[in-house]
Amino acid sequence: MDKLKEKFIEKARVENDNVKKFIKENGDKKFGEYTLAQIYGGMHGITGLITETSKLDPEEGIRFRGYSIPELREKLPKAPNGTEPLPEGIFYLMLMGELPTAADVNELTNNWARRSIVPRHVFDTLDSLPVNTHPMTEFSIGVMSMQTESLFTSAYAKGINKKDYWDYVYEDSMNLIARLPRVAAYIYRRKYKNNEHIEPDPKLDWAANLAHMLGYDMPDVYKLMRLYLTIHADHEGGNASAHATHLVGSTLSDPYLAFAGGMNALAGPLHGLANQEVVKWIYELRKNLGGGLPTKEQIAEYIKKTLAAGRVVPGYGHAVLRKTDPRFTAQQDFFTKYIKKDDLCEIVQMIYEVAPPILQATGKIKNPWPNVDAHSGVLLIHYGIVEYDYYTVLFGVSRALGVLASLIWDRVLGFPIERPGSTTTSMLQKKFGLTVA
Ligand code: HAX
Repeated sequence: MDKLKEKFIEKARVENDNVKKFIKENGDKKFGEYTLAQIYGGMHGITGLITETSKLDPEEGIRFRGYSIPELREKLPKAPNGTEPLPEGIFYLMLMGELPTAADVNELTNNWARRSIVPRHVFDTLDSLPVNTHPMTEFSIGVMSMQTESLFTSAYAKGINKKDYWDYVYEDSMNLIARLPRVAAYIYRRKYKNNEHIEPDPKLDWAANLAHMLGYDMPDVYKLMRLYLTIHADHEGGNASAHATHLVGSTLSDPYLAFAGGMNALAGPLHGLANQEVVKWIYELRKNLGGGLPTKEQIAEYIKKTLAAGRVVPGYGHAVLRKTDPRFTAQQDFFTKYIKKDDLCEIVQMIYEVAPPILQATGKIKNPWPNVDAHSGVLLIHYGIVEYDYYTVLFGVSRALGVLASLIWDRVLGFPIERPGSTTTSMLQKKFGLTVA
C-alpha cells in the first residue's frame, strides 16, 4: 500500500465516524428549507428540477403527462393486430403533452426510419473494443462515437442565436433515437451471435425492428419489446439517468454527449443495471440449491443471507416509490396474458410473496416492494434473450425517449446551466454551534 493511502485510510475512518455521528444527532435540523438528513442523504424528497414529461407519485407510481401505465396500455395506438402500445406513442405524448392518433404514431415510425442510418465509423469503433467489454460501456461509446453527427455542435461552432438551440437539439435527439436500435442490435449480435448482423426491416415499427435486428422475429417478442420500450421510457426528472442527461445538457453539451452521460448513470447496479443483477441473483440462488424450483423458505433464507453479507436484494426498493412499481405489475400482467407457465417467472412471483416482509423487518429499507427491474429479465429469458449482461442496453434505448424529450423542452424553455450549491460538514457544524472534530 502506498504511503498516501495508508494515511488516507486512517483519516477516512475518523471522518466517516464523525459524519455518521453528526447526521445521527442532527439529521432533523434544518439548513434552509431542508433537513441535514436530506442534504447528506442524496437530496431525497427535495424538489429542485422541472421535468414536464412525467411525474412519479410514491404511492401510485409513474404518470406520463397525467396518464398511468394501465391507461397508456389501453389508450396509446397499437401496431395493426398489436396488443401493446407503440413506444412512438409515448414519445409523442411526452413531447407534445397530448395523446397521439394512429396517424401521428405512423408518421413518427416513418420519420425515425428515414433518420436511422448509422455512420460506418460507429460500427468500426465498436469493432475495435475487446469483446469482453460490458454492453453498457459499448452502448455509451457507440453513442459518443455518433457525436460526430451533432447538428447542434456544428451550428454552435458557427454561431447560433439562443432562441434556436431547441431546433438543433430536436434534430439531434430525433436522429439519435432513430439510430439507437441499430447500435444496440449491433452490440448484441457482435458479442453473442458471431458478429452476424441483421439489416433493419423498413416495414417494422421502432420496437419490432429492434427485436428483428436482435434476431427474434416472433409476434410475442414484438409485443414484449413494445411494452418494454414504453414502460422504461421515463420516471420523472430526478432519477440518475434523467438527471445526468439534463445536467450534462444544461452546459450546452449536445444531445449525444448528454445522453451518453445519462447512460453511464443507468449502468450503475443501484439504477438500470439492477435488471442484470436480478437475474444473476436468481441464478446464484438456484446454484446454491443445486438447481430446480426453490421453496419459499429457501428464498427467504437466501434473502436473509444476501442482507447479512451487506449486499442489496436487487429489484427491490426505490428512492421515491413506496408501493409495488406499476411497471412490475404491467410485466406480471404480460406474463399472465402471453406466457402463463415459466419457472423463472414463477420464482419472481415467489420472491414477490416472500421478500417484502423480510425487507420491512430490517427497519431501515423504506420501500420493501419490487421495482421495474425485478421482472424484466425473466420475460426476456423466456423468449431466448438469455444474455443478461445486455439487458440494461434495452433499458437505455427506452430511456432515450423520456430524457431526450425533456432535453428538447429544456432548450425550448431556455433553462440555464444547472449549478446547485454545496457546503461542508465543518461549516454546518459551525452554523449549528457544534464542536468541530
Ligand atoms: N436490499 C438491501 N438493502 C436495501 C435495499 C435492498 N433492496 N433497498 C434499500 N436498502 C438499504 C439501503 O442500502 C440503505 O442502507 P444503509 O442505510 O446501510 O446505507 C437503507 O436500506 C435505506 O435505503 P432506502 O432509503 O430505503 O433506499 P435508497 O433510496 O437509499 O435507495 C435503491 C434506493 C433503489 C438504490 C435501493 O432500494 C436499492 O439499492 N435497491 C436494490 C437495487 C435496485 O433494485 N435498484 C433499481 C431501482 C430502480 C431503478 O432505478 N431502476 O432502474
